[in-house]
Amino acid sequence: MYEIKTQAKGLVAHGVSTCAGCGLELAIRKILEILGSNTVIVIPPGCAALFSGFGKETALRIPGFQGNLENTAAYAAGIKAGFEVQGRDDVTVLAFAGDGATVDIGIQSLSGVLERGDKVLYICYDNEAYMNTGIQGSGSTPLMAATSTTPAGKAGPRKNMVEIAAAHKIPYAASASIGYIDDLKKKVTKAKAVDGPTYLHIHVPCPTGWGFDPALTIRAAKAAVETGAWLLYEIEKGKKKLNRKIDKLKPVEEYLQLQGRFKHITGADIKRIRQEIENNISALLRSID
Ligand SMILES: Cc1ncc(C[n+]2csc(CCOP(=O)(O)OP(=O)(O)O)c2C)c(N)n1
Ligand code: SF4
Ligand SMILES: [Mg+2]
Repeated sequence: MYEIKTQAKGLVAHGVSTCAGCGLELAIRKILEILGSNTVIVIPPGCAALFSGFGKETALRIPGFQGNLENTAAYAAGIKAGFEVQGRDDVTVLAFAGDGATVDIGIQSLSGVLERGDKVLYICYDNEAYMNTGIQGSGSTPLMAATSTTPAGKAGPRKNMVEIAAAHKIPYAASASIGYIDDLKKKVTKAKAVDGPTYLHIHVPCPTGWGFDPALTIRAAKAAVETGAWLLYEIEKGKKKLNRKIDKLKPVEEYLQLQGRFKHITGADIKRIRQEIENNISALLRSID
């Protein structure tokens, strides 16, 4: 057993070097509270690597491995296979990767793992850009958001990785948000218990990359859901379920105005964003029986 004896509270040390108000930090603390010490984590380069550490130092009190952007899922599957060969089915192997590492650079390796049915829990923390290397736009950057590679705003919509993962017919896939911690914890608990590959995609506002006051991280996360810019749902054995009603949405401006990355947008851009939200909601509702 990987029983780690520690008097310290939680599996993530205090004083990690994420920015003030980092949504990712809250996510990893809460996820590891649920998964517990019998977990092995694989983290690719990105802001989460601030937790796997540098040199001989780590902020995590669980065993971990830092892989590459291309192959986080494959590393996790290999580690899981190693445990299986030893007759050990008690260890959760968690792949914990950013949006760039997931929806762009590592998507091929993730797809292979999901198709083969490898029993890993893959969690994408989505701060909607390649933050660690200077806020470059990713496949998960939303429409019209300014990044260092999309200074006039991203021209097209984002990918929906929950749907892409679910299309592999895995037993459990869900979206989540750090603005809704109870919902997030329930989903991590469910994913941990599933016998098969599971995928969670967590919206984690990033004050540095999105341009908002670090005190407003939770406000930003909640505003995304309240305006329909981020939708909370899960797909369990093919059955899709909304985790928050989307009948009384607030105007999307309440979300956009919080953030510097949308400060350049025009009235026509807002219309396009609204349309995109409506399209996403109709597609989601159509796919629920
Ligand atoms: C193949 C490859 N391309 C580029 C890099 C450089 N790089 C390191 S971290 C990073 C950003 C990753 O973005 P994301 O996965 O969204 O994580 P975040 O930094 O936002 O937490 C990049 C591009 C790399 N390590 N490997
Ligand atoms: S850049 Fe964003 S995601 Fe990265 S450590 Fe800072 S706040 Fe967190
Ligand atoms: Mg990112």
